[in-house]
Order: sequence, then structure tokens, then C-alpha cells
Amino acid sequence: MHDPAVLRSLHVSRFHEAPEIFLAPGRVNLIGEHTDYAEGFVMPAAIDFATLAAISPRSDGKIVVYSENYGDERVFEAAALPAGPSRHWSDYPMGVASILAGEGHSIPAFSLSLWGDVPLSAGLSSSAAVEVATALAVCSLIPVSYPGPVLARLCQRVENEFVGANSGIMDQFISANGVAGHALLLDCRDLSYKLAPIPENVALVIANTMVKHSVAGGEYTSRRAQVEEACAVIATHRPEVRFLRDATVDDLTLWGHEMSPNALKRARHVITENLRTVAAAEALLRHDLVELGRLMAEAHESYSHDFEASCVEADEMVALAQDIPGLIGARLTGGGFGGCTINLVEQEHAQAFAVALAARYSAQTGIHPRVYICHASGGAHFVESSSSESLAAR
Ligand code: GAF
Repeated sequence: MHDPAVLRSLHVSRFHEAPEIFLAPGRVNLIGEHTDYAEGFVMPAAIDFATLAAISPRSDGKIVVYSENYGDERVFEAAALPAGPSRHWSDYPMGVASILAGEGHSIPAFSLSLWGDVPLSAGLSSSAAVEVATALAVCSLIPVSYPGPVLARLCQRVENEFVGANSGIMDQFISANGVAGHALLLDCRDLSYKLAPIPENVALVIANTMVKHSVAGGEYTSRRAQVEEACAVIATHRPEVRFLRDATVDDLTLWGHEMSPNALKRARHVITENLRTVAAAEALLRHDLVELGRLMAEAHESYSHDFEASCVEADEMVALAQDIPGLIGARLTGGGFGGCTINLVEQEHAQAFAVALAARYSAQTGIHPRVYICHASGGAHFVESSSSESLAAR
């Protein structure tokens, strides 16, 4: 639960100033994995786990950031922002300040309190939620206002240029631009998107394998390098192919033998995943949940076997879900190598599905998973200062 009233009183007792509070959600990706940096398609939804950022100005030239999750405070000079990361939670808020400074803004002194309930290292974009919430908060003091897609790009630069993670645009984009009740079919080439309504009788059941996921880890980076290697081979024959978004399965038939076996498999995942993601959005739009489930199953196979970004536990979680009543489709979501599966489940079965899946997974692996029943929520926003109501009614 992330309660603005609680964060407000924590902020006031620590900093003796009434803050303004902003919220940015985590996300779950329904389909379209490792396609964003290939300028392809993704279909995420914002979820009702979020980070809250409470901010108030200071007059002593300092930036003081406090994380309720870590129970830790750090102090910086507004006039001497850190130039690079220190492998600490404060890299995310300070990366935002640094990128905004690079945009020519003079960063004022402020106190910032952060508190979130997006599960950490679970592939649900807790870091994007921190970045986007912080960005809205700091922008309010500068003051400057960016359209959602621009804000998302700035926050992606925090990952790429400050933190040093080579990630794409998906997580920050959906956190900044999510729409309640909808997934977004996002074209990562031009950031245009279509809304894909999630039917009211469909629940997002997110099952945490409890295997820690990290985008900063070597596997994410090596997969991206293999995707780029495959693209470079195709581009020697078809120079108009700048990203795998532009490539086809026929290109792999013709020139796959010039690639390393791994690059060929990674490329096959990305090229087919782009097709599946567009098809999945169409299926959702015409309420064809059987086809959507089939595409999710195919996507998991491809992610596990061609992209080799799954793990034993995630494969197990997906397999165990298959014959539980109510399942529409299941697959590993997010950057891979651990984290969560997304299960689309008929709403009336969601509770029993979650209980059954957790029991089966514990019995099979000896690991107690967390299973969350989520809803597609809205994107980042200002939270009314006077609100004392919990935003995460769960
Ligand atoms: C992580 C990254 F941050 C995203 O940009 C995306 O590449 C995703 O992994 C895989 O689809 O969440």
C-alpha cells in the first residue's frame, strides 16, 4: 500500500515543510519483450503498485533525498550534482536531477521523500516508477512541464546515461503515460500508441517467482548486443534495416547462416515477437481472448527457447498455470532471468487461480511466491495535497 497521507506526515516530521506529492506506477508487459530497443512494439499496462515522491523546497542549497523503503537519507549540493552513479538507491533520483540539469535547468535545493510498493527486482519497473515520480516532483519546483512521452525519454536517459543500464523506452513510457483499464500498443519507433482496453472481466494476476531480476545485469546487455549483431548482418545486405523492427523472417532464412547461432535465435525471437505483439493488440481489440492466450503462450516459448531469457522457475510458473480454471494466457513478463509471470485470468476465477498457482509453485520449487491481483491503472500524476485517502485500495 502506498498512502500519500502517511508519506506526507513522514515528510513533514523529517523536513518540517508541507510537500507536494506525485505518483508514478510500475508496469506489467502483456507481450513484446526485448523489442523496444529494436524500435519494435510492446504492449504494457501500468499497474496499481506505485512510487510516491513528496517534495518541498529548501533554502540551504542542499538536496536531501530520503527513501522510506530503504530507511536511508542522502545529502547533496544542488550546485554540485553527482556526475555519475554510486551504485546506491539515490542514483535514480539524483540521475533525474542530473539529466534535467543537462537539459539546461537550474536545479533548486529540495527535500524529497520516496516511498513505493512496486516489488523490487521483480521485473515490474520499480526503478522507472522512482524516476518518473521524481521527475514530476523536481519539474514542479523548476518549474517546467513536459509532455508524458518527453518525460519518459528523459527518464530513460537516466538509466542509459547516468545509471548505466542499456534499457529501452518501455518502462518509463508506460509509467508516464498509462491509461486506466487499458494496455498500450506502443510503437517504440515513433512513440505513437493505440489503446487496447482490458475487458472488465479479465484480471492481471502477476506471479512473482522470487528469483531476482536486474536490467543492469550482464545478461540483459549481452542479449541486446546479440540482437544488434544480427541486425548488423542483415544490414550488410539490406542497408535500410537499421533495427530488427525493419527485418523479416525471410531475412533470417537468407542470411541467418552469417550470424552466430545465438544471434540468429535472438533475432528470431525479436522479429516474431513484433508480429505477435501487433496481433495480440488486435485480438484484445476484437475480444478474442483465445487468440490472445495462444499468442502469449507462443511468446513465452520464444522468450524461453530462442531468447533464452527465462529461468527454470519462470518456466515452471507458466507450466503450472496452464490447467488452472480461468487462465486466458501466461508468460514471463519484463526483462527476464527471473521476476514475474503475467497471467490473464477471468475475473471470477482470479482469487482461486492465485491461491492454486501459489500452492502448486511452492510444492514444486520449495519457494513461496507472491501473487498479486492487479488492475491496469493510470499513468504518473500529481496527488492532491490534501488527500489522505489511500490510492492503493487493495
Ligand atoms: C526491461 C527494460 F527496461 C525494457 O526497456 C525492456 O527492454 C524490457 O526489459 C524487456 O522487454 O524492463
